[in-house]
Amino acid sequence: MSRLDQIEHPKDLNKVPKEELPQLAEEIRAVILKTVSTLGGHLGASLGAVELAIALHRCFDTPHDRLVWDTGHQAYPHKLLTGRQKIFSTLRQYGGMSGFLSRAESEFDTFGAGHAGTSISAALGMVEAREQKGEKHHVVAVIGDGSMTAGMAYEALNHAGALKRNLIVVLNDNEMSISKNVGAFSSYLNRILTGKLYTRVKSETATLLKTIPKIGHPMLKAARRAEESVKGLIVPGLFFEELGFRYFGPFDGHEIDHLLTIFENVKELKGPILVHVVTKKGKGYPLAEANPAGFHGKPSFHLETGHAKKKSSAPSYTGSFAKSLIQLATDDPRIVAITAAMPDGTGLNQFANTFPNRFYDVGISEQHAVTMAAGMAADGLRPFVAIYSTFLQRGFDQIVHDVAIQNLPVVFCLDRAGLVGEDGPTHNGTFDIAYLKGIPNLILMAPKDENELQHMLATALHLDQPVAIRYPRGSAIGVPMDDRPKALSIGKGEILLGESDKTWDVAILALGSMVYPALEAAAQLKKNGITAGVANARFAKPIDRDLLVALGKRCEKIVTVEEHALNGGFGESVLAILEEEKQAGTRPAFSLRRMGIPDHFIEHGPQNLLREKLGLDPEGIVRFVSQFVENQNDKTHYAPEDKVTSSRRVKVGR
Ligand SMILES: Cc1ncc(C[n+]2csc(CCOP(=O)(O)OP(=O)(O)O)c2C)c(N)n1
Repeated sequence: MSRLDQIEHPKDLNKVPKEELPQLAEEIRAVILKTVSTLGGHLGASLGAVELAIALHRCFDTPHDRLVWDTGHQAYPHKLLTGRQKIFSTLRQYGGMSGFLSRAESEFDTFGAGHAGTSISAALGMVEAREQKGEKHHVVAVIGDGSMTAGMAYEALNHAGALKRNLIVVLNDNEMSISKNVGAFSSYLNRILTGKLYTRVKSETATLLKTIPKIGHPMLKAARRAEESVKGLIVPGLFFEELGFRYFGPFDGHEIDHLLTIFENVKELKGPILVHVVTKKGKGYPLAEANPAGFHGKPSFHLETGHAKKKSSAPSYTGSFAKSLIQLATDDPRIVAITAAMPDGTGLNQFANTFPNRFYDVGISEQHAVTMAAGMAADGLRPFVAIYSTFLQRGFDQIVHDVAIQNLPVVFCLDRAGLVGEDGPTHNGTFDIAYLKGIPNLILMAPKDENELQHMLATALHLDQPVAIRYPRGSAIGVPMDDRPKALSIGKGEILLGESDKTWDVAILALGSMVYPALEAAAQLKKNGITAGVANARFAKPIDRDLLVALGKRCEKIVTVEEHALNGGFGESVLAILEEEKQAGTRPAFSLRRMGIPDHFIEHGPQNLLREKLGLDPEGIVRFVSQFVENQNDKTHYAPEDKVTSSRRVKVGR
């Protein structure tokens, strides 16, 4: 039985002799490597946080003491130490364990996460809950240096410093976000690490640790003096000190022994404490240590070589976007590109290679990215802001207040719109139409394929107003590309299939990623004796009213299909228009059914499986449309039997 097998609950860590903890760390790394190389997942951050997770769970009485991890992609060691070894092999699988933190999954996941920068705020909330209820326990937030570029982390530090309650923040500094970390704060941390000080501290860590005072020490005064001397030594932590935190560090985050001493000591201290630990992303797996960005999140790969197991032949939407933007930018020097810490994920790393001076990585600060783009647009540039649909949720007010009210030509390129698959509900991009369609001045498009994506980018460039383009995660269609991108007519869709002089049984009006599945469905329906016209909506705002009239002339039934929440989605807008026209007596009498994502969060699992479960694949469309045509379907929208959710709590064995 391995050491890890004996850990059913973090309390079992106390049974492992201190000197054997490094071996336990190696066992944890081996399990993570085996699982992630088989199933895919977030590798580098978790490998870097193994010793930290061991030390925290050994020093603190979790879950009574609250341990709040930021983002959650580094939480695999935490999961393995908190009773989830047996389900670890189901990582990110449908019905299996989440790849992030989930309160529904375990009481040790004190706060759900997936988006960065939330841990200090959440922990501070727990601190106040503790005070309000008169309870006694520690609250510890762990945050990465990348996540410290998120504005809300500073909002939280600012507030925590003023409240002066007992709170421990552990800054896990590996000098990396997904890519190399950016910004002045990152340089500041870097100066702490590269200065003579860290070298000195490293060699003197043992001595230094002894000087961290313990409250309750008989010679409190002497301890205070010792603390001052520690502070004096650690002048670089002054930034945190000024915010009201007592700063300790930087410490080697892979030395479990030292970490244990540090945490045992600081947990006795009063007030807000910041412990700065230094870790290596990808620790223990040389390929990931050498290429931390490449091994941040990975699909399944060969352990020996690090190469992906499956290779896709079709280009990705991300890659096509980058290529097309570079093509446009070659001809138009006003174009600049902005990412919020996702140069690789958005494809903008390619843009950066071509136009290093026209590329901006602003860190995990989506709000700032939007307003900065607004400023650039106000002074004549054409900013293309590439942010995943889910992360742009952060920038809603900035889109309204800073971009749309001033009608500024900022182009939002929303990658990962729709279901993202294994990353689950925190990452699904299924709300962007809902949060964007109510904003005046803004145009919202979704391409059916990569060729249309390049035309939409060109269209956006020709417009003098805000535009958002949503496109899905994964492979594009693989269609031939037109030589030059061309501007499309605003608010005009197209009929792709259906003889114009005949009537149809039904029309399928599809948006973006659902157009090709709708075409496949129509081909199958034809074999089944049902004639279906198919239209590509192209625009989620404005809705093409003429297209609706054209469809209405050929059939009495319309089905809308979108990879977005039904509530607030494209189909809902179409429904509203039809209802208005019905009341005005101006439309032919046809009825509408909607397909999309029902009103619950969709859990993790393979993207195609989720689409299948939600009926958002050709077969699902065939089933739904057939029932509608045969008058067997009186539901207004598709509602799957299965809730497509896997949230269930893991019981820890004690
Ligand atoms: C709001 C938001 N924007 C972007 C991301 C994508 N993202 C996930 S992890 C990460 C880097 C986090 O860096 P850090 O906190 O230093 O953790 P590390 O991976 O280095 O341990 C980013 C940008 C996110 N999760 N949330």
